[in-house]
Amino acid sequence: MALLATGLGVIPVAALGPTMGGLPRPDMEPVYPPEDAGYHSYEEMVAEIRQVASDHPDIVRLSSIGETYKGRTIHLLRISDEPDRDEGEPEVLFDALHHAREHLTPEMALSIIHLLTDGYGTDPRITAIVDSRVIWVVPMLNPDGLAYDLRGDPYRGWRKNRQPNAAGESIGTDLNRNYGYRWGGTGASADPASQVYRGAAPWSAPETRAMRDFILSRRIDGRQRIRTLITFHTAGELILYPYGYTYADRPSDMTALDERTLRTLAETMAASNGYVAQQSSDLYLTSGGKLDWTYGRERILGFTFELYPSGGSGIDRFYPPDELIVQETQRNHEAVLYLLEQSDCPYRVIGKEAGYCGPFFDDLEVGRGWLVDADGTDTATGGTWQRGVPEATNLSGPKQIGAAVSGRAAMATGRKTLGCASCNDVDGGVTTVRSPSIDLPASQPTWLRLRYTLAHTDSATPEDGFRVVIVSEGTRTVVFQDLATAVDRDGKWQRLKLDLAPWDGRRVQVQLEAFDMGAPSLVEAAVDDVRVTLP
Ligand code: NO5
Ligand code: ZN
Ligand code: CA
Repeated sequence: MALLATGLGVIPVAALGPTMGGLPRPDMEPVYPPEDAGYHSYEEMVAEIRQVASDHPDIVRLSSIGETYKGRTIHLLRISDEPDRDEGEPEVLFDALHHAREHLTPEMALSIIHLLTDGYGTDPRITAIVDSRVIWVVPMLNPDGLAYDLRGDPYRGWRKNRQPNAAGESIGTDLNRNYGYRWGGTGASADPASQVYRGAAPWSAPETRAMRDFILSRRIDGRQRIRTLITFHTAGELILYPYGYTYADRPSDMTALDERTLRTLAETMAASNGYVAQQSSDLYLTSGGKLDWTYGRERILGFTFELYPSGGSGIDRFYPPDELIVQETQRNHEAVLYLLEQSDCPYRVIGKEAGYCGPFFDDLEVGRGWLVDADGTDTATGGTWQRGVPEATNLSGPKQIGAAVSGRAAMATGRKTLGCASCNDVDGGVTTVRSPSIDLPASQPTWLRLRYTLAHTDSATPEDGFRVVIVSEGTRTVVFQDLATAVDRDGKWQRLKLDLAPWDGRRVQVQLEAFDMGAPSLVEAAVDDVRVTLP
């Protein structure tokens, strides 16, 4: 890059505005001082990713997730073998620079970009990864903060964004306290002067909104395509996994399966780079952090990497000399490749591939595109299917069970009690809920597995009950039916395993039906952990 010597230090010519006649204007993009020229300013980063995109048009697309408070573009790279086509591949997100002073983190993002693009077509491992994944990279979420940091002498130790708060108050929101999951709890500050200011409201920062909207845009057919992510920070040489908001290892908003998988992935990555793996809150409590929202709402298995150095205190730990960039970014390459490789089936790392990585798995903890009354023909007047945390009811024994099989949520008929055991059960007909589409392989037989409960009082009749239906190419086939009899039956989770062989190679949807026909009686049903598995 051409350099221009001025009274303000050496400035890359590319950084100068077009109308400035060679003189720097006060609002131009600042650059690193010569001794740290190995680091990338915002404009240098942009130039670099443009170069990568033009060098690798077969696998790289450049776009943006939006703009910062000051109007800078927040750039986004997509790396994949078919960069313009949606092949339904597992997706992985890497982002950097939530915090302005964490200078090593955009270098980490650029290092990943080079690793994947330079290795494509030459390194078989990297080629296989790029061919089978969609990799997203946001190299600088907070370039406004970086620009401000670089205007110090030499730096300012700035952390937040540069969005003004109420008149007379300090500037900036901590972007890693502004995400909308349990925002406002312990581990963030309501004081605009604080380094960990949470913002006036969840998503009050344009940068977090842009990140949120991008991630939500990857929900396709109700299902989140992004399976795993790493958000890069400094420092501490740590790999952190959710949650940050609580010390509990497995609160009710995390399943046992995910807890084991997160911990195992973190420990395996840590073994490769010499970092320490721990739950995020073991460092300190945070609320409104990125990992909590991406796991809590979207079930993305995410990690915060706190890069070099491991120790030290004071502001210098954010500013390692540029001689260390290569060593401290390459150090994480194995962890990054490993996470990319496991992202088609993260449960493989705890030996659960067969049970949980088939054509479909829904623990029903978050919305994944099920549709109530898909055909508009349901007749039930109450107690229709709802996904969520079921409330326990009791009428001569438990009827709606208050506990899910996995986590805390399930699909239940009228999940709230509305005040009494018979206030929100199925009434007046049938209620249906239909899954998103599931593509069954032609080559292997598959099984539909789920847990269900059906409860009723002794006034029930065989006109009441629970059914599982396969919907395919407009045809509806009942594959399981549990009809009531005139006895009192308490709620109890039961296992179901159904042969899907007749639909090999077809696209199907699973429909759950609960019904109370004829004389009204108390009928409650619920379903959890719907899976389609391979042998
Ligand atoms: C992070 C993690 C605890 C997520 C944060 O030092 S850092 O600010 N990079 N640590 O507090 O957001
Ligand atoms: Zn940070
Ligand atoms: Ca569940």
